[in-house]
Amino acid sequence: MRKDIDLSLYLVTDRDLSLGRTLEEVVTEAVAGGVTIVQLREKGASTGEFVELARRLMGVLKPIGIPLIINDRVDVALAVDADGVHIGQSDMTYADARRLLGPEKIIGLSVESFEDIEAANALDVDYIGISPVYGTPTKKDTAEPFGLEGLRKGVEISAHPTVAIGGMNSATIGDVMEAGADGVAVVSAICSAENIAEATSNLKAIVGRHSKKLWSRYIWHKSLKIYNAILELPFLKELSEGRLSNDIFGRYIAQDEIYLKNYYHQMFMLADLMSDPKQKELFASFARSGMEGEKAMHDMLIGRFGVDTDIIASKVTSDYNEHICEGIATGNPCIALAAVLPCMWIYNQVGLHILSHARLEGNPYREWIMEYGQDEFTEGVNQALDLIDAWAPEADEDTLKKMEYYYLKAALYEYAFWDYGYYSDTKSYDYTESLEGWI
Ligand code: TZP
Ligand code: MG
Repeated sequence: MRKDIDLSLYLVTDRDLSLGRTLEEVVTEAVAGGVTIVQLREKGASTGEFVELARRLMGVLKPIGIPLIINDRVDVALAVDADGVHIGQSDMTYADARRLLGPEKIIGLSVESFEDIEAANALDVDYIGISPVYGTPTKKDTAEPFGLEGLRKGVEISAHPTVAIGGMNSATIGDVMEAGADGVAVVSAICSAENIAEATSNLKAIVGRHSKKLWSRYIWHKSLKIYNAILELPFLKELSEGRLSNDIFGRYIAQDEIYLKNYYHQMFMLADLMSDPKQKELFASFARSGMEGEKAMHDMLIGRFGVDTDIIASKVTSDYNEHICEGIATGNPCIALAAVLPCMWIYNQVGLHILSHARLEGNPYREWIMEYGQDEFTEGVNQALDLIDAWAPEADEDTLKKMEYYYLKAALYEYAFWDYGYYSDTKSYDYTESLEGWI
C-alpha cells in the first residue's frame, strides 16, 4: 500500500534563490517551520552533483519522516532511494516512471491544462501539480496561468489530490486553499525568505486556517482503486456499449430489487438519526423519491426483459444490506451516512462516467444509465456530501476510523454487486471480507 502523503505545505527547492545558503540549511529551516514534503529541483546540476545533493537531503529528511521527491530524474530517485519523483508533461511518461520505480513510490505530475487533468485522471498518479496558478518570475517557461477560478475547476474535475504551484505566498495561499487545493508548492516565498523557519511557519498557519480538507475528497481518493476497478467490470463495460446480455442484466436487477427495498428502509432509519428536521427531511425525501423514480425505472426494465423477481437474496446482496444496517446501528449519523453513501455516490459517478462514454442510441439499458447520471440525482448526492464534509471536521478519531471502514467496505460491496450480477455463483465473493489489497 502506498503511504498517505501530506501535501499541505510543499517546498520546491531552488539553490539560485536561496541567498547563498546551502540546500541542507534551507531544508532544515523549512522543516523546522513545518513543510510537509520537499522536492529537490535542480535544472543545471550534473548527474553526479544531483545525486550527491539528493543523498544529503535524504540524510536530513529520512530520519524525520518527511518525503523527498526528485524533480524529473527517476535515475536520481532510484540512486538514493528517494520517496518519489515529480514529472512534467514533457518528461518521461507516467507509465515508464511507474514501471521503473515500482508500485510503492510517490509519483506527482504537473498539469498545465484541463485536458492534462482529465488525462491524469486515468493514471494512478499520487497527486497532480496545477501549474502555474499565477505567473511567477521563478519559472519563465510556464503555460498560461490557471488563475483562482481555473484552479477551482481543476480541483473539482481532478480525481487526484492537487497541489497549487506558481506565485504561492502569504498573500495568495489563503484563497488557493479555499479553492480546495490539498496543498501549496512554494519556491521563492521560502527559499528567498530572510528567516526561513519563520516565513514557513507563517505560511503553515495560513494553510491550516484555510484548508478545505474535505472528508469526501479524502475518502474518494482512498477508494479510487475500488472505483477504477468498478469501471473496468465487464458488467458496466458491456452495459455502456449496450451489449450486456439480457439474462445478466435481469439477474442483476432482480438482486437490486431486493437490495433497494432494504436500502430505502435503511435510508428512513438514517433520517431518524438526524436531529435537525431539515436533514431528517432530506434523507426521508431521498428514500421517497428513490422508491418512486428508481422503482419506476426498475419496473419498466423488469417488464422489458421479462425478469423473474421471485428469487432469494444472494450472499453479496444480504451481506451488503447487513453491512449498512450495522453502520446505522452504531446510532452515529456520521458513520451511518458513510455506510449509506457509496450506493448513491458511486452509482452517480458511474452513471456520469458511462453517460459521457456510452452508446445511448439503441442501448437497451439507456434508462438505467440516464437515471444515475441525471442532474437531480447528482444534486442529491452533493447535498449528502456537503453534510458529511460539514460533520467530519468535528468527528473524533474513533468516529473517523469507523466512517472510513463503513464507507470503504460498502464501496467494495458495490464492486461485488456488479461482479455477482455478471458471474453469479460461478465464483467466490469472499474478497469482500477484507479490504486488504483494495486500498
Ligand atoms: N513550476 C510551475 S511555477 C514554478 C514551478 C517550478 C515556480 C514557482 O515558484 P514561486 O517562486 O513559488 O512562484
Ligand atoms: Mg520536469
